[in-house]
Amino acid sequence: MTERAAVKAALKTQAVETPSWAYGNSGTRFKVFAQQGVPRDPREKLDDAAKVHEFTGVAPTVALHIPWDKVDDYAALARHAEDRGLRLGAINSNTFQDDAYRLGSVCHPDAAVRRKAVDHLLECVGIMDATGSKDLKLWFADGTNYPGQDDIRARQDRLAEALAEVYERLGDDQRMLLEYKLFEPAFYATDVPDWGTAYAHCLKLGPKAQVVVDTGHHAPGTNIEFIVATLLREEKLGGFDFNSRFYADDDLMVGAADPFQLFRIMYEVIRGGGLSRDVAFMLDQCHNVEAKIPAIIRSVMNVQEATAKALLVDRPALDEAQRAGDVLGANAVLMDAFGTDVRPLLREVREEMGLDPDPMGAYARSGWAEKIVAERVGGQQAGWGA
Ligand code: RM4
Ligand code: MN
Repeated sequence: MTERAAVKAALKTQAVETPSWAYGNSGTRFKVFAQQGVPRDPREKLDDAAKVHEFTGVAPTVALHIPWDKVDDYAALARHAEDRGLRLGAINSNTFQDDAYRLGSVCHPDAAVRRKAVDHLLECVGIMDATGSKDLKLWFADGTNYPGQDDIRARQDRLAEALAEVYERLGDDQRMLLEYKLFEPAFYATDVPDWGTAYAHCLKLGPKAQVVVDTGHHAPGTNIEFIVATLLREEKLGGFDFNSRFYADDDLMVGAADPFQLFRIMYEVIRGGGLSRDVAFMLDQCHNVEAKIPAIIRSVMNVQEATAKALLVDRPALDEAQRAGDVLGANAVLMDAFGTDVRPLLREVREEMGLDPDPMGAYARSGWAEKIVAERVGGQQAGWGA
């Protein structure tokens, strides 16, 4: 295989998972601007996700969020997905929207609240059994707002205990993906604030527990690619929640704020063998002012572009320059790849996959946006309310 053919082959097999909640209404704490045509239920979210997959060819799975995507029959929902060429992906738990969780969920000082939270996580594993999902994705809003509010160390013990119970419940081919986030909604001490804390818990739990890196969950200036390289080296990188940010957890389209960072991350993924390993490339975004489906298509394309550039890095030349201590030469090899216009290559990839080379244009021409605006009238639009 020529190098170009190998790059194209890798791009064809990459899969990006889209989040069900990105198809629904979302906003900031100031205002949610509802959009016409937004799905009213999980099935309609899947119908929209199927369009993203139809026009990109690389978005075959959809992550669910429970209870936002609660249905009576999960096997039937999985079939609805299958009929549209999709599969259900990670099951995301939600222990941050119940009144009981004011002081935390699995880290709450009251054992009864912790029980409620763990039961919800176990319910999510049950849903995975029904949908065939492999990953349970855990993000905890737990934390404290004031020094002394609760015992930092005791909260870690409670977290460990809860995670261990859920870990035991996992099937052989199921994983637990633990996400960290520096701050928000807790402003003093978050209970899983960083990759080190998540890693320590996952290491203790065992091989089915892995860390998930949400690119919006770090302090400004954090070298995320270093974290990615380290977790891959330790075989603890379970996946990504991709999005981009200018300030905090902005949840903007991935690659919009800093395509260079996305490229650096993808380079470390490839360098660490992450493309061929079980790393889940998920999006976790909110489209507050822009049209949702095309924004998700654009995000998938941005991941592909960063991946293509990272695949084009001349590894032997980079290695040689690094060994020779050629600082500028090594940097130039990386920047050459980043500076490559990969859009023609991706157009070729899409044509070879039997797709329109221009996913954004093809979606716009498809009439789907007009169809859902006309048909999805009445009912309750999906959002974060559940
Ligand atoms: C959180 C976190 C989770 C996602 C929710 C919607 O900030 O990133 O991954 O489930 O948002
Ligand atoms: Mn996330």
